[in-house]
Amino acid sequence: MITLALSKGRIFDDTLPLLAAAGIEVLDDPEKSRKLILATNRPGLRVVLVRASDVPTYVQHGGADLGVAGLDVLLEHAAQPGGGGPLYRPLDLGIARCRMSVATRRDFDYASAVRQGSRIRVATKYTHAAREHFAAKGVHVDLIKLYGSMELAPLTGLADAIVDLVSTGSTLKANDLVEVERILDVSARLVVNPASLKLQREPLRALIDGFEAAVAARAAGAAA
Ligand code: PRT
Ligand code: MG
Repeated sequence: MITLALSKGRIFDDTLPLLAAAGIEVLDDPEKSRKLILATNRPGLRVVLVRASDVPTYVQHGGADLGVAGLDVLLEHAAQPGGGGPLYRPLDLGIARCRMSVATRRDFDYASAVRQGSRIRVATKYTHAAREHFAAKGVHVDLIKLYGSMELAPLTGLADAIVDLVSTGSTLKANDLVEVERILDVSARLVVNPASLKLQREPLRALIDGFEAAVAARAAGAAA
């Protein structure tokens, strides 16, 4: 049995068409059922639903053979204690696209705040990426770890800036914040447990090839 870890919401929704292109159908709808293990039309393949940030953990420790996770999640996971374990990353699926950016209040002078040797207070869920980003600029950063509603931090005076994901920009706009710097382009990646790849080589290879073909077909469709 092969176990594929997905998170509910945009990762699940955007992975479904790729699975469908490979002839794979998930037989339960996670929005309607409370099941955490979903059957597919392939008797040898099941889907498990986990938190987006838990996908790499499941795959690394063999709770799932493969999974789909955002680059943001993978980079933070790799920087955690114990997160450096092997995780084969064969494919950029090109789904759940967004960017990781710095945002501030409209009236905040970001250019002055990031002059070499200065100090800035940054609230984020992405402490590793944020630390690296500001360190590379030679800016001292006081990081404040948050788990959600990052937009609130500059509005309440908790922080000068946030590092968060942006796709349409409407969340920033609704909270009167401006994107002042882009850090990273983000998309979801397929990750595979290396031991699984050895033990179940044939079926896993076939599944990875199926994803690859679906991504290529979509790219060809988009170009046409
Ligand atoms: O919700 P939970 O805490 O379980 O986990 P999660 O929030 O990480 O999961 P989910 O499903 O929200 O996101 C899963 C993955 O989707 C992320 O890891 C990203 O790789 C990717 N992704 C793509 C996004 C976005 N686009 C996105 N826009 N993840 C989050 N957002 C949020 C962003 O944080 C901000 O709050 O959407 C808001 C901004 O969107 P716009 O369109 O208003 O700019
Ligand atoms: Mg979310």
